[in-house]
Amino acid sequence: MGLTLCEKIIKNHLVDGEYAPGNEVGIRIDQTLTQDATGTMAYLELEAMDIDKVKTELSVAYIDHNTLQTGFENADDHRFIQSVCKKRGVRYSRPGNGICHQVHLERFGIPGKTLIGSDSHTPTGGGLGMLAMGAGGLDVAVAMGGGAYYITVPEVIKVNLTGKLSPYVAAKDIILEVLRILSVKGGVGKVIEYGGEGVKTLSVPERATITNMGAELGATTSVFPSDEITYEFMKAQSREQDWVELLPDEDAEYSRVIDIDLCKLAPLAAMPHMPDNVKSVAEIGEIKVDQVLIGSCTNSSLLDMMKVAKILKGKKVHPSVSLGIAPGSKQVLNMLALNGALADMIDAGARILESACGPCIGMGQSPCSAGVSLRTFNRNFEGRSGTADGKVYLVSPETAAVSALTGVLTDATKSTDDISVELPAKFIINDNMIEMPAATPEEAAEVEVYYGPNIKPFPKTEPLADSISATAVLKVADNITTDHIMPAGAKILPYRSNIPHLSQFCFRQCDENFAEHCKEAGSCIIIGGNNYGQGSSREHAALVPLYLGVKAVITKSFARIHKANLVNASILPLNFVNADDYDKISVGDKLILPKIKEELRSGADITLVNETKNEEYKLICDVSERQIDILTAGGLLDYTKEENK
Ligand code: MIC
Ligand code: SF4
Repeated sequence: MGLTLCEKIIKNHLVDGEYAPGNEVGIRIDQTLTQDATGTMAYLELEAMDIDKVKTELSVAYIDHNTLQTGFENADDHRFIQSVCKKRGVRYSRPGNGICHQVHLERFGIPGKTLIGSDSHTPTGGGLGMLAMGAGGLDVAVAMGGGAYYITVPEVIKVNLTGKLSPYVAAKDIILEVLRILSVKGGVGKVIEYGGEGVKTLSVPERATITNMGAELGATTSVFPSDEITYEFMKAQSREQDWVELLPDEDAEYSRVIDIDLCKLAPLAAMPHMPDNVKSVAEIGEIKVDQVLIGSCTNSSLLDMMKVAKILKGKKVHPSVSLGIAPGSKQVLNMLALNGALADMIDAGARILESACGPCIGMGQSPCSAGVSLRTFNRNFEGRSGTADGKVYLVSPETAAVSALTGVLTDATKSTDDISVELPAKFIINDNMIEMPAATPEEAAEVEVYYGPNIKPFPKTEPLADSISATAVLKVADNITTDHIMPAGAKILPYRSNIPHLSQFCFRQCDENFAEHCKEAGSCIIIGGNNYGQGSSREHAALVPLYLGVKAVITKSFARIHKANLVNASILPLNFVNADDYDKISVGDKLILPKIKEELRSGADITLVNETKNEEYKLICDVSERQIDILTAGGLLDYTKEENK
């Protein structure tokens, strides 16, 4: 039997375990990336591991999330990251250089290599044929230290593309269609591989839009083959020497094949408040639009921006719409400035935003009360925009730009203007906003790591106790996101290195007094439904509950990265054997795990006693032997220190 792309890359990097779907394997990581909102914690963890110099082929730290700088906190944290990078061998991408995934695709991604990043949209690199995955900050720190990254060998699904997109139908519509078919939990435990003749009609930036938003499927990652189109892109970035061809074997077998005929696709939109709540723009109808935002790591490439500029050229943004545009990188912005497209956008009435995450993570540009906001982003979770009753629709740049002119959600395929764009044969290459680390050990030794007053210590962990008594402090429904657990936005994001301060905002959307309830209970358990912890990779969604005394989270099922983050933080991720038991537990119930340590070790079902209701339930802890060791040791940091002794 032939090999899939995913299997080829994993097998090439295997350092621990055996390749068989469902098995946990350790793989060697060639490259890492961090961004600033998760990076402060990741570099604090790296510092705690006491590693002189990172051992990866390439590690890059990007500053792109926390660029609003409403107080000293962000700038201090940036200085902290910058100083660690200089000392420990990490390249530092300064604020203004662009969004991590866009810049990494342009300047660093290499087909066939492994990449993990402390951001859930790291799979963007799959557009170049990398195996690129989102991970918790601590996992990234371990990989920088030369440690393996552990994943469950995924099932591989093939999305077979045929035909060619019609004008005004975009790569974004392809991934929205996949989300419609598979849903936000359809990708858990899976890798999505794109193939078929239709692949040849898609450029690297288009492929990257698709792999980027594959994160919303809950998939481990998504990947495209590396072919002559990949070669052309890398050549245009003056990196053709790094190109390798990477194709799946012709007789590779997939667990499922999904066929999509690109000719038949129409413009789609994900309606509030989930990325899989997809309908066609025509079906939704011409709803009035208050705001349009174009950018984010999903849709901010030169290709996207040029199409938008062509649509806006010589026209005027509708008076009731605020149009914001954030080109994804310095390279993109620079090229738009030089070829005149930026002037076309400004002329039409667009507000040009910094090349950063910005409104995608609630850092400014919140819509008006109950406002309708069309965004080319990847997430429309309730409240993420910063306006609690804002209604965010996720659309392609084409749909966004055309709707910004008409003032209503518009099916752009009615337009007849030619907006076809050719990618340049050469991009402008200027890496002067990427700082290189110290060149020699002597130079590195002289660098002092800067700690601003916003940096507070990592929450304390303890080795696993024989038994646990706790109160059920919160019960939540299916598809709870890490934005529910640990919200972001302009008021909160500056405190990503200050867990005590962050704790007051934990689960605010579900229980305004969650932090107080935890403090009263002392020892806490959270009860959740299916796909608990989907969305962002932020390990703060585990570290803050840890700080608040959460010992275990019991759910029907977990999202991949969050489950790993819980284990790394020494919080037990437990599942009901009988899903109906979820209904039997109420907030306030006194719960006991009387033999947790022994049962975890022996692999037996885990007993949960509900003292309040006088009932007993069975749970499982579906983790690997290695993860049992991590949980027993009191988390990955302690475990790694022990291993390195
Ligand atoms: C996001 O899109 O939610 C983020 C902000 O990029 C997160 C990371 C974070 O919370 O810092 C992600 O996707 O992992
Ligand atoms: Fe930044 Fe938004 Fe992309 Fe997250 S999804 S990395 S916040 S642009």
